[in-house]
Amino acid sequence: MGKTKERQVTTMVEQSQRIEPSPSQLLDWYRQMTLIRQFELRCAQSYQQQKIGGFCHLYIGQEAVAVGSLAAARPSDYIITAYRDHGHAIARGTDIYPLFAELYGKQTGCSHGKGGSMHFFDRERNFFGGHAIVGAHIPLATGLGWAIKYRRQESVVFCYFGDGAMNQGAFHEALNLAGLLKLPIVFLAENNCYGMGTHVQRASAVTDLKLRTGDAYGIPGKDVDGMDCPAMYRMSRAAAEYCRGGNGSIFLEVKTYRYRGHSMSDPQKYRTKEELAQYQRYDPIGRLEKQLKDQGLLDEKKIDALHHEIHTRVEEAHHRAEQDPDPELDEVWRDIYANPFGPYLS
Ligand SMILES: Cc1ncc(C[n+]2csc(CCOP(=O)(O)OP(=O)(O)O)c2C)c(N)n1
Ligand SMILES: [Mg+2]
Repeated sequence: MGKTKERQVTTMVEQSQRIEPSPSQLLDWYRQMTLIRQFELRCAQSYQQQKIGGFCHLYIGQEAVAVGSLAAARPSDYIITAYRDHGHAIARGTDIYPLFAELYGKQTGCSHGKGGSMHFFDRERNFFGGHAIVGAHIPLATGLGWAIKYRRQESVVFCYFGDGAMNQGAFHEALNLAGLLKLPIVFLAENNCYGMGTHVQRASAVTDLKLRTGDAYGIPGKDVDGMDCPAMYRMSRAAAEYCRGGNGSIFLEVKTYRYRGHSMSDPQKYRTKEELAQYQRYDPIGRLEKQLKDQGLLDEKKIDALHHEIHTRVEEAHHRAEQDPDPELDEVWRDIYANPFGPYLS
């Protein structure tokens, strides 16, 4: 990586350290992370009751990544992610009712019941999915970045993927082009230590992921604690500003951990209970809760009230989605082919 890029990254990190979230932001993030967790616990329950079918990958443990980073995104920015997408959609502001409806395959689902858990979309919020094929959405992020640059917009793409996806060819092609064309993209690698049951140390020749894109593609990398929501916000905001400033793309290696199995059917023989417990000690929700209590912004009474409110909201949305009608047979043919003359991007 050249000296100029190194200086730019140092400036970005210094800027991130000066960003101070307000008390109302911290409370909002606590609420959002709690909502994501309760939504997913409800998903797990309905899945185990065989009410929901298909693949389902839970985000439990990783909530601070989506919540902290998307707090730095503007409404005009573009978001794209892989199949572990519940947290990103909720943090982007999609209502949980069309998400539950999507899991139930209902007409009222955010993808009209055709996508399921891995294909949440919300065009209104520039949320471009939800993609099942590992690494396949990263070139789409590069395409979005190119559209932004071509149209001289101020937007940035937030592109999320896993540590496993970094070993796919699509990742390297997409980053090469993003580096070459200096596209405004924040690439966020959610390093949760595993790709299915394979530890990153058994899958990646270079395990210090933040080093993999600087010299190779001219996209500087920085690591960030993904279990710390305010830290995620600070770094993501500074990274987005770096991109908006016309400096090209940036790569964030986000250190995180998933508490549940890879998907709903995973006996998890590849890790010990002790390893899981070690990460759970740094639980992102518990950590922010402690900070808020220490600052006098939360107490047990307020926490109980908030949990009760969110629980009611989750149950109501879930119940409504479950009662909704199944799609008509004709729905099979709708939204399959894009209209080549239609507007893709606003
Ligand atoms: C091209 C392709 N190869 C294999 C799979 C099967 N597969 C699904 S998820 C996954 C692991 C990906 O791990 P990572 O990118 O770290 O994401 P995480 O599940 O940890 O969020 C694999 C191999 C797939 N969906 N697509
Ligand atoms: Mg992973």
